[in-house]
Amino acid sequence: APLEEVDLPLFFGWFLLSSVQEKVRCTSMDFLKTLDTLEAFKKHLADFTGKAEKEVDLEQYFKPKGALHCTTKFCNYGKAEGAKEYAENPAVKALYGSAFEVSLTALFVTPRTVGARVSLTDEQLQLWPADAEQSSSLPPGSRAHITLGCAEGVEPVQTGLDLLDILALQQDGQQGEPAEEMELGSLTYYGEGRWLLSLREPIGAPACFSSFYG
Ligand code: 2AM
Repeated sequence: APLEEVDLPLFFGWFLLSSVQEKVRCTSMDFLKTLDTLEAFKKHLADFTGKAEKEVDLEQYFKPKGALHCTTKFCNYGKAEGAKEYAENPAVKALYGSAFEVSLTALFVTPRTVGARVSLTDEQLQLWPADAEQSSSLPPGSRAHITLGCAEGVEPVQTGLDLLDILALQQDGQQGEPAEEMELGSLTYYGEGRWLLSLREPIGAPACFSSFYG
């Protein structure tokens, strides 16, 4: 095929260096292990199992989804809306292949996904597509996250939607139910199996801005 017909990638994003991937995975596993044992979590277990008595092993419940990354633009090889425009954005071209540090500021769990919220700097926001937050009135970058795992049969695209859902509740003034002070930070329950742990110390993760073809 002529060069101009070469497909765009599946997605662009920040790819965590392998050493920090391990650290983030360990932190997330420790969090799930602890969450599982909390009385507050057990009280709402039916959100996950459909039955109050049943037990759930969260470490088994969520399946890993490959190399840890924060998607900026899902291009679907050029088929996604705005894919070409994104790839041609001067900031995307200039910063392609550069090193960044992404800041993980919260962990969240729902019956569908577990993820880490990423708080973007102004420079990183240059690489954030305008349509990512969809029809929500949340500020640009709100959806930025790393998928840490998905329940059986759930696709990773769900993680960002789960995060937007929790942030929309916060924006509506729903404070959630403070559940526990954990070593990592404060845990809040937002109903329907939605848990958010605000990290006391954000995790700074070295990452490369690049793309994935698959
Ligand atoms: P994720 O960013 O939540 O992990 C390949 O499927 C990658 O692109 C995954 O990382 C996935 O989710 C993300 N992705 C898939 N479909 C998407 C969509 N429609 N919008 C945004 N991101 C998507």
